[in-house]
Amino acid sequence: MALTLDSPVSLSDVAALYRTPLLDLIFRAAQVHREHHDPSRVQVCVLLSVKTGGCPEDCGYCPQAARYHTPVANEGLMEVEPVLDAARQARDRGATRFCMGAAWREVRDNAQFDRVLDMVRGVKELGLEACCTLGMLTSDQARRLKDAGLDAYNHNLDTSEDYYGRIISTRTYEDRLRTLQNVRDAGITVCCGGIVGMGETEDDRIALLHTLATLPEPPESVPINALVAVEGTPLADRPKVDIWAMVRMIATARLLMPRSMVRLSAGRVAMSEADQALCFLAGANSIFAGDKLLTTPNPGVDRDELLFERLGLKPMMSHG
Ligand code: SAM
Ligand code: DTB
Ligand code: SF4
Repeated sequence: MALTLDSPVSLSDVAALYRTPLLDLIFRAAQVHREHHDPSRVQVCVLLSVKTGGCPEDCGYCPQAARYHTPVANEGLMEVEPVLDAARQARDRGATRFCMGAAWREVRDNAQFDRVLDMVRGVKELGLEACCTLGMLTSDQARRLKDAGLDAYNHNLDTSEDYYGRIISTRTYEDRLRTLQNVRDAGITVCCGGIVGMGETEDDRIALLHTLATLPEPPESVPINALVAVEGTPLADRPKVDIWAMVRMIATARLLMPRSMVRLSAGRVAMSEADQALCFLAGANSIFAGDKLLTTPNPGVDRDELLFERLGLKPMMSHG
């Protein structure tokens, strides 16, 4: 199938791409990747959980949901200064994007939100791209984040609309889409992707990719997470994610959204260097660095430096 950017892609087009013989799929994705990006550059992002645990939502994968008994200890919203110290450290280690996450169902208009706005202003003053993921947002809250200088907002669809209700019952797919639209309307770039390995079928992965690629505008940033199975969550016993499912997701995302940043996100601790190399070849061009994601382990900076050296990769200069 020849993809042109001006023709809306159908579900069967996405299925055909996703099911292309693996080596052909990787090869085509690598070609498209090279047409739109420098394949030797990978954007390094750093995550910080600015408010941890105690979340009222019931996302089946999440160790921060209050209702599951997980190893995560609750912590209230951080003060601005320690957040900016972490951002400065991230920048000094080569990161160009700093993402602040809060275990909230939604943002409320209160002093805590004002503090997050101060964090955003501070991160921008450090010359970093600023990203937040804070749960649902109204259009007014999105506008206030934009005014504070926020570049990107992460809000994942996680899986297909059909499978969504099996993973989360406390909000709907439509709620998610509404926040994404509020973010888009405020002029903030959209970071939206999903999780592989939650028991979804291939058709669910294909449907998620189709939804992402056919949003009114495709997300500028598409994080592909491998489930990090955490004890105490309903998905604790899920087997390790099949690397070929990750590679197919990344390659198909790259073909469908050639200009977007495709981020190899959670789950790298369980991947070999060879696994990760395949993901980069298939079009991933960003990682989260540092020994912690939000609450779960991530390969440390030393391991990633070795990985980059081995693969001839360099951290990307600022993208935004
Ligand atoms: N509470 C906000 C929300 O859910 O939108 C923001 C923080 S939430 C932790 C951000 C994203 O992290 C989720 O949408 C999900 O895609 C991802 N995530 C959470 N737990 C994960 C896990 N165990 N494995 C992989 N990805 C996970
Ligand atoms: C995304 O898609 N992956 C990142 C970021 N967006 C916020 C978060 C992954 C979290 C993994 C589980 C944890 O560490 O708590
Ligand atoms: Fe809460 Fe976000 Fe975790 Fe869901 S993913 S339980 S909304 S912190």
